[in-house]
Amino acid sequence: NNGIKKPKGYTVSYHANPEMEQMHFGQKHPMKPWRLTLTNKIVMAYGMHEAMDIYIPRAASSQELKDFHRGDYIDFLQRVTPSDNTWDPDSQTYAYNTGDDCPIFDGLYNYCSLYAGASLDAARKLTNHQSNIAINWSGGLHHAKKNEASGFCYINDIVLAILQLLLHHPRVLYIDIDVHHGDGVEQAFWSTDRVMTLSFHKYNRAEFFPGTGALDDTGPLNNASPGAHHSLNVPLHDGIEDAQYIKLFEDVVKPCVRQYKPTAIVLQCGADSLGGDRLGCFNVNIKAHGACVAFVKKFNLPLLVLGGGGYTPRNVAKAWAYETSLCIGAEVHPNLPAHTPFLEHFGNEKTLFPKLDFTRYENKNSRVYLESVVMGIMEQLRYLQG
Ligand code: ZLM
Ligand code: CA
Ligand code: ZN
Repeated sequence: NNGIKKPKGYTVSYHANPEMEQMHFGQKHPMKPWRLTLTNKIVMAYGMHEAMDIYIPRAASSQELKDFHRGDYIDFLQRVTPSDNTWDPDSQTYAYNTGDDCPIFDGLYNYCSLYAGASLDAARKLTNHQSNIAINWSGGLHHAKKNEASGFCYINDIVLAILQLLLHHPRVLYIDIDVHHGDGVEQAFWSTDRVMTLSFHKYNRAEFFPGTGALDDTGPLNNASPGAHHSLNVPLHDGIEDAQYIKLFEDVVKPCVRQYKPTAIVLQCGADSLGGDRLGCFNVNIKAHGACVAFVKKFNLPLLVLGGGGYTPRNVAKAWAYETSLCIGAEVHPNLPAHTPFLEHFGNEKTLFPKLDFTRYENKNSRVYLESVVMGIMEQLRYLQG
């Protein structure tokens, strides 16, 4: 291979069930599970699998899914078929918020239980001390609620994995760099101080999904609630660039770790925050996205690395493969190996670091604005000193 060796002194585990990759949300739906195939092909072409423990996790059981989700919702997902989805005239939607964003497709329940099973497996490898960094690119589906689907997400694998970590860890820090707000995870842990949630996202209440995640949404307003000041949000405008994003990420994450002292970290690496994403609106390159992963790794805490959004599949695959290499601490050649399968799908630039398309979104984030956001976060963290 390319001389990629197991990292010294720590173990990286990679949790991927290839059954996931065949699933289809429908022809024109932006979510393409096939991006996972592209990711795995690049990872393997570089020989990165030699440096990790590879697991093909079993699907989560319905009992495991019900540790967070309501029983009737799981029963519905297990039973429903594309032909019998029922319209609810009261809410003007299909049952449990399924519909255009969250369609009922063939194999839906299998898909859900597989990505959730992979996140649970990854979390358990961390708590067993069999792994120090556990990766599941099929997970990170942060919008799913206890009782309903939302934004392409049906089961909240992140909440399930964090619940698993909480059996062994007093404090878990959740960091979310998907371009969308991590509302489902925030909501699940809104009133506890055992999880701090921190989401970076495009914020526009009226125009950008899901419309939540303002700077001053920081937990229950009642200061007597343990959750007060433990939900942190970094609302951003269109077009944020590499240097700004990296500095912002470091300026916010470092004090969060210093003040909160997590014993484990969960990092959702949604790749729709990359420039040129079909749904996103940032101007972040793959190296800068990866710099966030590298920065979090340096805290040397048990780390669960998850996927999430990402709607320009060739860029998603490059970003997640590069981030896999950062987790194992391997230097990889920027050019994709010539024997990479599906090389024709990776655009004209056969490199991990293509120049992304930044012509669509002008940068609306001023230095002064970003400074005010960091100030706002620091203000919340001051409450934690107790
Ligand atoms: N309509 N087809 C991010 C989740 C974003 C809500 C506006 C549905 C789409 C989008 C679906 C083929 C994560 C909204 C959208 C059309 C109400 C969203 C199906 C195109 C299509 O062509 C499409 C028929 C579809 C959905 C665009 N939906 C773009 N943005 C968001 C959800 C998930 O990345 O954070 C984590 C995985 N939904 O804006 C509408 C308000 C439904
Ligand atoms: Ca986010
Ligand atoms: Zn997203």
